[in-house]
Formats: sequence, C-alpha cells, structure tokens
Amino acid sequence: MQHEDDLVHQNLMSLQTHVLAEEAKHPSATGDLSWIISAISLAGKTIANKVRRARLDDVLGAHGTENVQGEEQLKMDVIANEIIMRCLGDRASIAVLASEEDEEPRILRRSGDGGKYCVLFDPLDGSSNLDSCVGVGTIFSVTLNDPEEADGERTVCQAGTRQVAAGYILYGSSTVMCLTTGDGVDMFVLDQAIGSFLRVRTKMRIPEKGTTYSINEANAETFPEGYQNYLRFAHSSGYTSRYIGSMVSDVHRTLIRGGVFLYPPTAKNPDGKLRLLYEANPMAMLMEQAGGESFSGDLRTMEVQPDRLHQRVPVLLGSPAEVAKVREFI
Ligand code: P6P
Repeated sequence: MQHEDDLVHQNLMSLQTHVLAEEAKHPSATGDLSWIISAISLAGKTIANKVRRARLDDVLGAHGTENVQGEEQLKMDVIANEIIMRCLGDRASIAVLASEEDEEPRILRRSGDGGKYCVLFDPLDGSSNLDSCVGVGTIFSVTLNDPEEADGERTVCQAGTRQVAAGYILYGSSTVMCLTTGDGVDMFVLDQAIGSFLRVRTKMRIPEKGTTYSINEANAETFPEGYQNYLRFAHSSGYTSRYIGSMVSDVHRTLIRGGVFLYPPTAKNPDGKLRLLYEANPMAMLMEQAGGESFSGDLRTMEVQPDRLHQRVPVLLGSPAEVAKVREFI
C-alpha cells in the first residue's frame, strides 16, 4: 500500500498547471508565452481529433493544390494549418506566424502593437503517412520578434539558438507533446477522457548511447561517402535500423530509446530534405535540452544562419555518443 504522503507529492500536473508553475519561476514573466503554449495545446487536441477521424470524415487524400515547395498539399495539411491559425491568430503577443504550408509568413501585429513572439510550425509533418495510420505530428518553434525588422521573412529567419520554446505533438498510439522552454524537456500525454495533456515525464534525458540508427537507406547510393561508410560500420556492428518516414515519430523514438536519426544530402535533395526553421531547429533544441546533439553538415544545427523561410538542411541528431560516431565518418 503506497504511503498516503507519497501520493501528495506525486502531483497530477496538467500542461496548464505545468506552464503556470514554470511561469511563476520567472518574476518578469508576463504570461504571454504561457498563452501561446496554451493555444498550441488547444490546436493539438483539435488536430488529434481530426486525425483520428480523418478516414471517417473522408478528409484523407489530396487537397488539389501545391504548397510553396511544389509538394502536393493533402486535405489534412490544410485543415491542420487552419486549426493552428485559428488557435494562435488571436493571441495578442504574436507578431508573426510562419507555416510550412504558407509561402510567406503572416504578420499579425508589430512590436509596437504587442507583437512579442514569432511562432513557426509544420502543421502536420508526415501527413503522407496518414492513410496507413502511421504516427504524424505538429512541430513548433517560438522565437522573439525583432522589433527593428519590418520584413516578415527576415524576422523569422533567426538562428535556432534564439528559440525561446520548441516542441512537437505526436499523433500516434497516444497523443504526446514534448515541450521545452529552455529548462529541460517535459512530456505530456493527452487524456482524452478529460481533454487535458497530463505530465508524465520531466527533465527528460536521451540515453547517452543507442544502437538504433534511423535513415532512409533507399537513398544510400546518393549519400555522401562518409554516410555510406557509417552505414557499413552500423551494418557490421550489430546496430538495428528503424525508419518510419515520419520525422516526429522517428525523433520521438530516438529521444525515448536513444540512437541517431539522419536525413543526409541526397541527389534529389542536395541540401537535405528537412526544413531548418520549423523542423530541424525545434528538434535540435529538444535534443540539446535532453542532453543530445544535432548537426547540419559541419555546423551545430542551431547555429546555422537561415536566409530563407523554407530553407532545407541535412539533419543528424540523437545520443551524443552515436552522433559523435557518425561525425567520425562524415
Ligand atoms: P523520405 C515526411 O514527408 C518528411 O517530411 C518527414 O516527416 C520525414 O522524416 C521525411 O519527410 C521522410 O522523407 O524521403 O524518407 O520519405
């Protein structure tokens, strides 16, 4: 029988109470960031519901349009984008919203009108996997607005080190949010019965090592030679390959179990496929906050200086020992 006192000290913390407790640690905090995270939480719950009903509501499949990347937009990409815009759009502290699905950032208000933060996101990363019920996710990154910069794209083109918060919501076998506001990574699971994200892990640490590598080996012939040499090492060293083809799922598994996730340059995507500002940078912040590492080419991912909103970079992230092993080869 668990002692009565123990239960008292095992707080049942929701995302809301967690965010308010974190805010209380910073006397200068105004609550603006808390409001943004609350809006992201509402968007996540709403998207989770739509994802689970996608086939029932007949919203799988193509929307009939292309995004700025020339990629076919799926109905659920557009739906998720609209949900996030509706949840975040009226938050008074947001200056700029930038989405994978929109060519240009949306300037909501200037610094002088209270625009304090920029929120960048991939509304439904991996959505091409939805018809096969694979885990997909929303990735988000929050940076401070630059009051001196009038141009929307230049405002959001900030190095990842300037992020104030980052995270993802994984719509998988359960709906999981991993979030950092710069003081470690906390994990929440949506309890659908009460409609609340409940905190299940605090100050998460990625395992130092892990013999699981995650990469699309179909592209191996066009990887730079160093990556091919690493794969030969992994194949002959008893490593396990796990690749879902949905970044949020692959990164979440890497965070929980350790190992390494890679999307190298390929013939089709010589700069890599994943986008710096709303995929690589938020994942890099989470990894580093959990004791992991993230590189894009020779640079620490978060030190890459962006020059375009939809800029792509190679990605190598995960357990420090495994990232170091890959870097030995490349
Ligand atoms: P490939 C999904 O389309 C995505 O953007 C990421 O979620 C995922 O990591 C990557 O692309 C998969 O790309 O070329 O292996 O199918």
